[in-house]
Amino acid sequence: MGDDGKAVSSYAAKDIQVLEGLEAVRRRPGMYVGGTDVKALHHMVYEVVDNSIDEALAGACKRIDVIIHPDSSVTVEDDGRGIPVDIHPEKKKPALELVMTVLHAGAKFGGEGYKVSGGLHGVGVSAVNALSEYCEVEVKRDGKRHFQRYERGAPTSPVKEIGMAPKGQTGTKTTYMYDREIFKGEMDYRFETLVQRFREMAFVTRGVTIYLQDERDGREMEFYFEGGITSFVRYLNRNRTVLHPIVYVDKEVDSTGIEVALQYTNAYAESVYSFANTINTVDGGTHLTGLRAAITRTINDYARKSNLLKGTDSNFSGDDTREGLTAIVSVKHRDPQFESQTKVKLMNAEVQTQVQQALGEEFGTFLEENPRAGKSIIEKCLTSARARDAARKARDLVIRKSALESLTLPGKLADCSERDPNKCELYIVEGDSAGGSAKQGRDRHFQAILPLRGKILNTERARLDKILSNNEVKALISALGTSVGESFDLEGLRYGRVIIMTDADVDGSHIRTLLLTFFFRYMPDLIDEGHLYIAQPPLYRIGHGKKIFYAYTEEDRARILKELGSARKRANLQRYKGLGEMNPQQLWDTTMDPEKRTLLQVTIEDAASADRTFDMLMGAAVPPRRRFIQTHAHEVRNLDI
Ligand code: 0RA
Repeated sequence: MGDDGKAVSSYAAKDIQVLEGLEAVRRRPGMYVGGTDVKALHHMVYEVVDNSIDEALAGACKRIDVIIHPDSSVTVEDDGRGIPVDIHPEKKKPALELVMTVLHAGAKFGGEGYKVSGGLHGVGVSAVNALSEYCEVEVKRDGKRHFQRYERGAPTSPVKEIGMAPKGQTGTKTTYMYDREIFKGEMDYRFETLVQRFREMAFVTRGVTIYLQDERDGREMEFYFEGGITSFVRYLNRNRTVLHPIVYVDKEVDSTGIEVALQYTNAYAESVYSFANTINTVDGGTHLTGLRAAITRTINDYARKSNLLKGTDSNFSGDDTREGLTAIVSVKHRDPQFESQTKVKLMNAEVQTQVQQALGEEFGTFLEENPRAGKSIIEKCLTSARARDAARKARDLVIRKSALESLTLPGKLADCSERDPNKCELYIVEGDSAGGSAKQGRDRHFQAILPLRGKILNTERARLDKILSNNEVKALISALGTSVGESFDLEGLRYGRVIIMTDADVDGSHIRTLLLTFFFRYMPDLIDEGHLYIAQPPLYRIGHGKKIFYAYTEEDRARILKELGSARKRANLQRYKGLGEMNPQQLWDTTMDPEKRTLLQVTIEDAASADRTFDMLMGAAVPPRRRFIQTHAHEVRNLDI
């Protein structure tokens, strides 16, 4: 700083500008960290860590330590090059101070290393500084340690040398306490949330170690993945049956870094994640579109060339090629364009072609060189295509019918008189005799009964796509009024509660698994919205004189008998093997009367696990099937899925 008045005043003017910049952040935190809630609080940590990740991406940093202190202050330390501390020729201030106090300043000092990681809004660490009660930065660089402290963004002193750095050591250590004037109300960091984010970051930044320590309760976690996104795919598929080794592509096209790892499993779900400059782009974007296009095209080309599409001249749809797919696409771009501040979607148009090209070539080669993998993948796609086709046919059939006769309800359905779906219940009952009891026992005002006969129920070896063309299932779809598969529409649902009522034996458990699998694959929204239930009929009837007790579990039975004390010897114990053994009144009293019954609400996790069980029951491998039935036969009345 010069000692003439002019230089001093212009220096002061710059300070005012800086303070105004930081004040803007404090006035509108939403624009910079996405709000003032607990989510934004976490974004502050990510913003700081992102700067260290940039160093790792530049090949200059191997380790990042994140510590949550007992008072909820946070330290992030890396072994990167350290934020430069030399004086900026125009601003006449140390680069460190500018990085910490001027919005967007960080990137300008990067030289040839460009900022690749994203940060939430790419505003840089100065926004975090502005929103902190205090912040302290220590830089090890050029053999020395440099330090500066800030309060609500403003330096409390100049950058100072505070000693020597151990030989050869460089890095940056930032400690900050979020400002409770900004982040009001009870809030704190969630270890699991941070873990999730840092795990992802470590996956997509190969070679970096991220260590997280929570001094509030002593928990700690360290992430390092030698294989990068290959490790990510292996991690996602850890509980699934994989069909081939992981395909990995790492290419640079027109200075865009492109990495893809993919692997098919025998699962139903698609697990595909996209990252742009280490940000999880939850809304996808051009890199994801490129990935999908490459996969669909490559598989269709390969299937045709190797005559695996026997006879058909139609191609696999995109959906057909994504069932059971686990994939990560991670791109590093010099100038990523995102759709908006909050929605994370990559918009750079050229990236689509770049990804499509890079993956298309490599995946094509992989299939050529690994015919066994190629065959498994094509078989998986064929299965998906068949199931989709069956769903479409079943749906068309239902639609055609209802177009003819405004609404055709199946003959077997004993409908209720109430018309408000929210008040209506549909009992799906196995077998005619139980169906008869249920029809007589129900409250016909709001309870409808649909008996399903043995046919559907002969599930051995039946494929789910065949099940859709089964008359019993068509009746079920018509009764529900929602259509099925891609054209499923919850608006049409005629019953607020759909209740599966099956026998407490092996067959009953089988049918329940089948129905749950059907709902999971073709009507998941019905489950998600909480409309699906499982009835809980009693296991035992215990008669004692004029009194009758019902036991719903083995524990119930033991308790009731114990309570009867010495009288238990005269008690009459009847085990219900099927619903048909109950008369209509008993069925109402124990299982259907809303005042007394218990219903299990089915969660999507229940249904997903039924789906896995279904695969096991229906799959070709006999030994696992037998083992399942044997081990579960004695506990069938639970949700043994
Ligand atoms: C600007 C330029 C250089 C590094 C950094 C900033 C840097 C920033 C942060 C923030 C947290 N950790 C960081 N580590 C480095 C490059 C300096 C050089 O070329 O030596």
